[in-house]
This record gives sequence, C-alpha cells and structure tokens, in this order.
Amino acid sequence: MSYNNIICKIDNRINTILINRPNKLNALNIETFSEIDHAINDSKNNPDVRLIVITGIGTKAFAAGADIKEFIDFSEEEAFDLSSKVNNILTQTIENSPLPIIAAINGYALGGGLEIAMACHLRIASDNAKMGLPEVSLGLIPGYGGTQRLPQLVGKGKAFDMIMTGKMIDADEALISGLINYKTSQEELLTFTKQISDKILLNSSNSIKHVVTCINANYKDCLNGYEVETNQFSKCFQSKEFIEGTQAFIKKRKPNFN
Ligand code: CO8
Repeated sequence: MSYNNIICKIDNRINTILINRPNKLNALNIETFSEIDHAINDSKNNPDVRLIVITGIGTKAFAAGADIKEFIDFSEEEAFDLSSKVNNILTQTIENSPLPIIAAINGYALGGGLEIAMACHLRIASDNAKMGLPEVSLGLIPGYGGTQRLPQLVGKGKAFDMIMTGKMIDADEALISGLINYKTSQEELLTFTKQISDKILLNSSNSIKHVVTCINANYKDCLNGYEVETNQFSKCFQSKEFIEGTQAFIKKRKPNFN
C-alpha cells in the first residue's frame, strides 16, 4: 500500500515508519494518524517484520504535534470524536502491539507527536530533540493520552510541571526524568536504534508479546497485573520458543528464535 504522509522501509525484520510532512514539521493530520495505524496493523500480519521504529523525516522534527490548522474549526463533537479515535485506535494499537515499537525522536516531539512517542514501548532521542506538551498555550489540553502517559513515565509532579508550563525539555532532561530510554547524537540516532532493535530481536518474540500484555496490564484498572502475568507466563510453556531457549541453555549454545 502506498501512503501520502508516511514512508515505510522494511529491512532486516524492522519496519521503519518515517513521518513524511517535512514542510509542516511532520505535524500529524488525521490522514497521517490513520496511515501510521494502518502500517502498524500491516506489520503485525507481515512475517518479515518483527519490530517497528517510528521516526520523522529530516533532522528537525519527529512530529511538532497534531496539525493545528486541521482542527482549528472543530466543534466540541468533532474534537471528542477525533480524540477518542486517536486514543482508542492509534495509541492503543501502538501500546498493545505484540511487535515492539521504538520511537526514534529526531527533533521536535510536541503535543500529539510526543503523545505518539509516549505510546511506544521505548524512546530514543537525538541530542537536538525537544519534547513537550504545549497544548495549554493553545487553550487546549493534551488529547491523545498525554495527561495519562506522561505521569506514568515521569511521575505526577514532573507531568504537572511540563503540562502546566507547556515548556519543552531537551534530551538530557528527558533522559534524567525517564521520558526517554536513551540519548544519542543526531547522526547516530538510527544506527543506535538499530543496535537496540537487534538486541531485542535476539530474544523470543513470543515472550516479548506476553511482556507487552503484562506491563500494560499494570496500567489498566480493571485488570490484576499479577494474574495476567501468571497467565502469560504459563502460556510461554506451550511455545516452540520456550523449548528452543531452554534447550540452547542446556546445550550451552545461543538460542535461535528466527
Ligand atoms: N500543526 C500545523 N502546522 C505546524 C505545526 C503543527 N503542530 N507545527 C509546525 N507547523 C508548520 C508551521 O505552520 C510552518 O508552516 P508554514 O511554513 O506553512 O507556515 C512549518 O510547520 C514550519 O514551522 P515554523 O515556521 O513554526 O518553524 P519554527 O522552527 O519557527 O518553530 C516550532 C518550530 C517551535 C515547533 C513551532 O513550529 C511550533 O510551535 N509548532 C507548534 C507546536 C505545538 O503547539 N504543538 C502542539 C499542537 S496541539 C496538539 O498536538 C494537540 C493534540 C490533541 C489534539 C486533539 C484534537 C481534537
């Protein structure tokens, strides 16, 4: 499938989704949101893909937010509809994806852009990245899960500070506060992201799928995460990958999960 706002490059089991609206600092219009959602769902059904990286084209922006010009005339109903669609479809698709998803933040990640990055399992930022939720400066609040995921990552106090001031933080501050997992240079961002991806890809994709379910269960009020973990843990015992991993250990060789 060809897309208007993203480019997908599949190489070595990794689908890199590049947000491709450089003239708009990769601002996320509705079509872009649905294209990212489509590309992720497509990857889940593609046996050649085991991991997804989301990044922005160029060196200036991951995504400078939702496309302000697109929602400027929205009614309350339209705003409700869009926020619930993105919250219930795209960010859930990312967060619950059985394939690991890494955000490679190559510049501005603001508003909806940071909200997409926060739904990913890992975040790696380049040293020129600037991250923030500036919605209150527009008379809005974060509408794509930012009020929920930011405190999960950085704690309630820091989330209040970032959202109420609307300030941008740099990669050093994001690293110290837990918003990102790693910081690297702009030049090495994708190479470093590949190194982390390759480490993940050495492990059992079946186990990783269960890990996603278990860690996310901790943030769902209706679920008992310990019960979910016990269920997912026991399911591993039926898998070929459990046999391969344990046999490799016994035979003192590296496991091959491909
Ligand atoms: N939306 C639309 N266009 C944008 C956006 C955006 N979020 N960000 C940048 N652009 C466009 C600019 O309008 C400009 O286009 P043009 O050349 O046609 O005027 C182009 O990108 C380049 O931008 P600048 O000239 O502004 O570049 P600078 O380097 O001077 O500034 C900034 C970079 C600081 C990142 C600046 O562009 C900026 O402040 N952007 C807006 C950041 C922002 O407020 N983001 C949050 C958006 S709101 C949001 O994400 C809410 C999510 C929930 C929505 C729920 C809806 C129902």
